[in-house]
Amino acid sequence: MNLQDDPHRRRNPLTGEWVLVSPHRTKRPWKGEVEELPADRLPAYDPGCYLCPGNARAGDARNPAYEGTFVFVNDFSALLPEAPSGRYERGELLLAESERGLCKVICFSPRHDLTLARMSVEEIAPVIDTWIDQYVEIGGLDYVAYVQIFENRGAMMGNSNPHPHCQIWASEHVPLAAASETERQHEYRADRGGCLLCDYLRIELESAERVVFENESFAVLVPFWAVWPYEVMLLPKGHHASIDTLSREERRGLADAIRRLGCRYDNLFRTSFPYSMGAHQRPTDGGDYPGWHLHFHYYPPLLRSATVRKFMVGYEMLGTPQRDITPEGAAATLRGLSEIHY
Ligand code: H2U
Ligand code: ZN
Repeated sequence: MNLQDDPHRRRNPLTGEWVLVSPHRTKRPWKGEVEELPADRLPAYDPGCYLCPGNARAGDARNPAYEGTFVFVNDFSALLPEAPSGRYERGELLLAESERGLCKVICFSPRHDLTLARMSVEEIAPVIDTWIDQYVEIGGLDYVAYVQIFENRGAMMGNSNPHPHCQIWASEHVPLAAASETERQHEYRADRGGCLLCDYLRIELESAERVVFENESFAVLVPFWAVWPYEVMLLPKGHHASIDTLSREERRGLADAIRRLGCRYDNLFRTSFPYSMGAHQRPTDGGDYPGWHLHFHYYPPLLRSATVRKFMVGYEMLGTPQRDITPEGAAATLRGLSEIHY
């Protein structure tokens, strides 16, 4: 079997799920034209934006005239600290549990027109410091088992506000994706005594086939089992279970990796590249998680141009996710792009 020619499936060791790869459908490398979208020229300050400094938000809330990052409790939180606790059960089949939690919004910058891809390492560094502060603070709450930090970028991802920001949803239970990764990493460590992602990273850095780029402390690669065409994983080279144990140099390395990846992404289709990204790390329920290795997933929907996206429909909803472009092909494309923003 040739991984670049023949249909096959690949296993995600972090979740145990499989992806179907059909490289024979893209035998002819795509050299298509990149359609130019009108540049979305945004003002540095938008009086109608609920995230810009000094502006009104829902209800009576008003943002301060903030100058760096700005954190507030989501006015439409999906999870609430004071949710009544309880359990609903009908036999073995119907089960519901109360879920307490906390939702916050973090503005990366007072500038309405910036994105992580257009911010400097010096501007991204305080965003990372804020993630760390929030992870420690929220993770320290007795009812919070998991702190999910994520950024939903672009209208295609359902985000209607371009102001650079991310969200935190913290919950009483470890959510599905993190729970699955917790279990797999724990099993791997119990079976072999090592860290799943440390071992995986060693293989990737050796072969370099799927590596997009690396710096001293972080590697950016297209995982062997990637589902989205240009899906990427960002991993610290050192073994860290969570973001708060990164050294100053490693935090800088993370800021550098985020900036460079963002630039390459934007340059791919000459558009402000949409994606959902987020950190996966150790739960904060007080357990011991020596097998956990911090990482960031980037899941971008675009397939062929600024407007042509991959749909997760049909066989993917009823069978298993599928891709045509191989992860190795996607990594080669991303490797060939400039780190200077178009
Ligand atoms: P997204 O665009 O990534 O969804 O983030 C915007 C968040 O901001 C969204 O979760 C919140 C929404 O609930 N929000 C407020 O907290 N206050 C507002 O006045 C408007 C939007
Ligand atoms: Zn704004």
